[in-house]
Amino acid sequence: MTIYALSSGPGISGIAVIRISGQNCSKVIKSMTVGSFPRPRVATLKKINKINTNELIDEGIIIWFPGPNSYTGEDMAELHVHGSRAVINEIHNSISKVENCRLANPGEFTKIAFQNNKINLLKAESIADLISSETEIQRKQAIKIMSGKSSEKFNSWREKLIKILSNVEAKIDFPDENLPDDILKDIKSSSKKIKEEIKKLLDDEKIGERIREGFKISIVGPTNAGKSSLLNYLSKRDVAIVSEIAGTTRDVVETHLNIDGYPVIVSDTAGIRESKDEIEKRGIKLALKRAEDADLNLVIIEPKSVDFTGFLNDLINEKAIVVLNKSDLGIKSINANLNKFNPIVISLKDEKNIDQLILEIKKRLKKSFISSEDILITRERHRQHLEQCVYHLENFEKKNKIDDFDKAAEDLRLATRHLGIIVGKVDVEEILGSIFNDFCIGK
Ligand SMILES: Nc1nc2c(ncn2[C@@H]2O[C@H](COP(=O)(O)OP(=O)(O)O)[C@@H](O)[C@H]2O)c(=O)[nH]1
Ligand SMILES: [Mg+2]
Repeated sequence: MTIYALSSGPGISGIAVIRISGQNCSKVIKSMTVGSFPRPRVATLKKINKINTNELIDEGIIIWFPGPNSYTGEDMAELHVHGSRAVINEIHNSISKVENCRLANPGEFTKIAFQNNKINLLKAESIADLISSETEIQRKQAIKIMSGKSSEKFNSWREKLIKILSNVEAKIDFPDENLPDDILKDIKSSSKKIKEEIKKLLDDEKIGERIREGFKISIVGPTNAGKSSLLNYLSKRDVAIVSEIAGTTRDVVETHLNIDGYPVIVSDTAGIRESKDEIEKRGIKLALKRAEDADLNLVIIEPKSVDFTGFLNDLINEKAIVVLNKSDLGIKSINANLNKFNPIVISLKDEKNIDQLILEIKKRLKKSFISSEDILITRERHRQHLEQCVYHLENFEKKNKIDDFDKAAEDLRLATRHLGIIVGKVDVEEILGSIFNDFCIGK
């Protein structure tokens, strides 16, 4: 099968790049151009015609990448044409008429690259991360993983486990032969060492995932405290409806921000109060769930609600900043209970003291993005397989103690398999779909 797709962004643009990959790639070029065939990897200006005619669609650059030295490993070509919808449609239309040519699925070029051993799964995922990166820290993380350091680490652990496994299997195959003591010791100490290293990596407070997905801040508190006003202020636009009518916000309203280069997702939530309204009640439930999942909660209250009890007490903990809004209305005194939490007193109406709040947010952000590690776990998928690997290594250790070698070997095999799945070294058909479906078409 030969696939094709627009690889540059959709919409009108100066230049658009259409990519083709597969056996019939050269046939496509031959039937849409005249004259000599482009030389490999040389940008060649060509008239691009409707299929098998001399009717010009556009003039553009063709680059021919014969396989296997291409991104996918197959024959590939790029057509750089003018980025108009009509030009792109007509080129797509012509390519579709060449036999065995069809539009690519999302991520299909990268999936073929993986299947042809051009890249491993970690690299494929980091390409997707790089494409969707919005901030500098996300770009840096994606590039770090693309450079292969994490893959090297996972592979080296896996190779060490395979070596241990071969020793354990030798013992099974030749039970009468006594394994030299130092090999037995070596098995124990090296599997333990790998387990400890993986555990250390897992104990990372999820920084890698936070960088990839964004730091989650939710704005919570009683109705009418100014939650939606704060979201609008932070995002510099009217994202949420602000109104004096209590209970206006029901759904969670989310916005992506870039604060000092850190990716942040801020959610405005329904004000929390006793309510009989079914929909409002559901909104309140969502609000509490968001607060639970957030990395940081901005608990916002107003002078009227300073005597808080119940749910507010639950929300105020080490991952919260307490904000007392509407200082323009006059705040007589802050009770001792509230003072304990060092509330930041602001007025959104008069735009007073908000910079102090932002400073505090930045401080928290910086703290949660500090990492000296070269290798970071960026996806739940990696975390789960690493946890499974540790689990099987622990089982291995237990059995190792009573010399139950047959079963111990199976634990070791499973541990190795989970490491292999992360980089894509074992049969991974079932996870491929979920990974590549996240890509855009054309990549
Ligand atoms: N006086 C005063 N009113 C404010 C301030 N911030 C918000 N408000 C008003 O308080 C009401 C509720 O605000 P809103 O942002 O919708 O609160 P939410 O229910 O917590 O989302 C609106 O009428 C706002 O204009 C403030 O700093 N001072
Ligand atoms: Mg609101």
